[in-house]
Amino acid sequence: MMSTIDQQNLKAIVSDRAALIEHLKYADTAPLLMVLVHLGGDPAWLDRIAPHIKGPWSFHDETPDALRAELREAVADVLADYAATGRPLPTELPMDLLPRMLRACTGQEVPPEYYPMVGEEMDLAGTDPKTVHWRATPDPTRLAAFQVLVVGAGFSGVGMGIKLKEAGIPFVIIEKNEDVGGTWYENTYPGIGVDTANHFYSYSFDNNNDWDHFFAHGDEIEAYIQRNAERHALRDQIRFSEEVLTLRWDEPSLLWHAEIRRKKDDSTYTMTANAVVSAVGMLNRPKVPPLKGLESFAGPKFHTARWDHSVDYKGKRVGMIGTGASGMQVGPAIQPFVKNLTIFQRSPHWAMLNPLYFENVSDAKKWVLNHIPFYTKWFRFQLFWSSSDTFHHNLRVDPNWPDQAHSLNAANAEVRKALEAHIASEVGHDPELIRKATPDYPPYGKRMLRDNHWYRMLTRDNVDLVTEQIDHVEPEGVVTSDGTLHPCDMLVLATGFETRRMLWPMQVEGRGGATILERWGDEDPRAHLGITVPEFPNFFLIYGPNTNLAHGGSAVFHSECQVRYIMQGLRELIETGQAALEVMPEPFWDYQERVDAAHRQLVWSHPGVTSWYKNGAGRVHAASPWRLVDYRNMTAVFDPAEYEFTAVKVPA
Ligand code: N01
Repeated sequence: MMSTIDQQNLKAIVSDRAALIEHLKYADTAPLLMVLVHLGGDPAWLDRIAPHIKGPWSFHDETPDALRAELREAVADVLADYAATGRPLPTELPMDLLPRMLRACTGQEVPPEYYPMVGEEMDLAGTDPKTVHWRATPDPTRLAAFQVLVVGAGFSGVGMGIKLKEAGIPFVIIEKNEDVGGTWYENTYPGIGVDTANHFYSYSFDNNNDWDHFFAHGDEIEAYIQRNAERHALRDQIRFSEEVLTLRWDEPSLLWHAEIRRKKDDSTYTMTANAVVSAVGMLNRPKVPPLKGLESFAGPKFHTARWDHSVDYKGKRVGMIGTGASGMQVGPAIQPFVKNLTIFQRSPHWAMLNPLYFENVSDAKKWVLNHIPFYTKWFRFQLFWSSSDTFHHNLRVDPNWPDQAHSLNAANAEVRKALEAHIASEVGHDPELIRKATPDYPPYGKRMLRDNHWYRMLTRDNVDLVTEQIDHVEPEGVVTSDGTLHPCDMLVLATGFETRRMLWPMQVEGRGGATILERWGDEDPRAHLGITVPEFPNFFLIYGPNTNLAHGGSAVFHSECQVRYIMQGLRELIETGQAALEVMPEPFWDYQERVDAAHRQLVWSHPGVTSWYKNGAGRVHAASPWRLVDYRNMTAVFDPAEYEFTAVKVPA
């Protein structure tokens, strides 16, 4: 039922029709069309407008102005009708019209297998369908005595805390930083931002209509996570500036024992927990390259994730090592201000242009997102679809494809052609630069980046792209293998993170006494669904092995899948009164085989690619091989049959 506030809101919106029509000029056609058909129920509008929507992004919209004007009038009519009659707004998706609506909204076919996921993501009723509800009222004594330890208060840890709190499960979050935000707290380098459209890169239960950018800057995302921590009153349960050093499963008590260091005085204390959720992420521990002589460098040097803002880069000769997502954002942000930027590139990345990358969200657009019923939901769906599974088929190897070194299949080759054309259009006058900036390997082999004027920046007079490999570092600069000294006043290490040693430096000791890094062999992390590990009872990972989304999607989406799964596991324990659950070896290994088999067909295993998705043996340990819909379906229901349960020990 529509609430009184909604009804008042609607009445206010329609009370000034001219103003409403004016505001609607700033609405995108596809989501506005969805609002109209959903609320008005007239499918004829789909036939009229669908042919003009050529794809899922707003810039694919070719609807003529006159038709858009008609659409606005029709939306105003429908809203006025709801306001006048007081009819409740329908909070169900119209299933009979849905296939046609989704096709019109995205300009693409949305197969029925996506409908449950679409319904969940859109959550028209605002009931958060991913919430795990108790099946039976839990024993209050058992519930009160249960304790979950969450490690990390980034996007995932805060999301986990919100769901634990809603369920009434006691928990503590240990956070090594002074505030929440995780990677968005730590990474403050110039140019920091997200390259997933952030109306989608956000919690599904908290659509933010007030993002200032379509691709938000770092501080905006940090503020969003902090707002969620406050809105859900999590701060009291977060212990800031404390770091989990060790976690040890104690078999006699069936509890985790955590040794925790207080950063303020280096003292340590121990706490116990029934279950532990690691929300430390994969991209948290900076990787400092073992370059000969690095320590001898005379000027300031720091990793992108530890940007030293006391160092003024203006007018300096800056050396930057690394051209991944971080380096690609730093370069164009500092280039106009530095004397010289020398970029040391080991291998180039592919980068795609998105016209919305540089755009602000206007106040008028924010008004539409905030006021037109369900517009924000359809807008989010459109972004969700545009950056989700649509590319996955491009990443599968066609065994009959002749040019395996450079592309995988016909569609992948088309993408390559478009990316090459883009590079040429940006640096066209310089064939040598094109050669240096163009990867040999197929598109998507490494993370696909957004071109934030990177290529244009490479053409600037004060930029050198050095592809000769680094030999060593001297006090005055970096020496490449051809013997050239590249003088630098400061060095930026855009060299990525310790993704192979997941969870490092935390020591996690499981049931058999072995640590998780011993089990994983230092660079081969594995977990069932990326979440649970045999011999590590009641231990859950968010953003664990093989869960990094490399084809598209949003890390928050995956994190919410994992939180739902973990909440179901905890529910199983608490409701049944069992003390521990542990994934059995058979489903664990079966899953590993499925992951590896899937990866053998996909771009991330390509022999011509080195990336942080792959370990030294060539096994892809970080990237997920699955489409979003596959992973959502695998994790939507926790299957107790895959787990061994241990009963609570009754004292003799
Ligand atoms: O790290 P990276 P990152 N000598 O590992 C090079 C997320 N993220 O921090 O490619 C010389 O991708 C290395 O070379 P190569 C996102 O998921 C997102 O940039 O291995 N060079 C590479 O160029 C991303 O994928 C956003 O040949 C060395 C670079 O350093 C992930 O974080 C923004 C070297 C490392 O690139 C990691 O990105 C930022 C050595 N010894 C990050 N060692 C957005 O959403 C490494 N390199 C926008």
